Amino acid sequence: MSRICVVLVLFIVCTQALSLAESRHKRQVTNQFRNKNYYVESLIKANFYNAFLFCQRLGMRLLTIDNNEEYDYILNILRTQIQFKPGSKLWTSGTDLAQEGTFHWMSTGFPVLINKWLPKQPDNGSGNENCICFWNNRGTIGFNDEQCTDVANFICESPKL
Ligand SMILES: [Ca+2]
Ligand SMILES: [Ca+2]
Repeated sequence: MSRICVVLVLFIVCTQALSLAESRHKRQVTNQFRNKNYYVESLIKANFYNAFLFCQRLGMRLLTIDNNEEYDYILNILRTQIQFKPGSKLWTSGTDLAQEGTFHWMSTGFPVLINKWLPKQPDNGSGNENCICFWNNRGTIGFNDEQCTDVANFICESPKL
């Protein structure tokens, strides 16, 4: 391959990488609801702990849902901006790791007050489901308690300054 071709390929790769980063940045700043900004990570899948750490490294925090209106806003993101097909999962920071059956948002410490559980959830399946994700169960989307070591997409949030 000639030197010109190598340069051309490098240029194309760099351009695509930059546009990907730019589009991610746009997604991050265009998702705003009331007093929060959101970063939607629909490409990388991580377990609950790594998702939590990833958000911290961005200077953000793993998603909390404060009320039904915010739930509906996030649900709309799942339906319109990412391919949240049946079987898809996305982490929130909700967990009952501290006390089985009592769920709190790990990111803020406040209790989970909204009730958006899918039917028969939370079921603490296999006695080992302690982290709340959005789950598309055959077309119906809602909360499910899932094993924290499972991998899923996630959303980071940050208060608007
Ligand atoms: Ca549990
Ligand atoms: Ca479950």
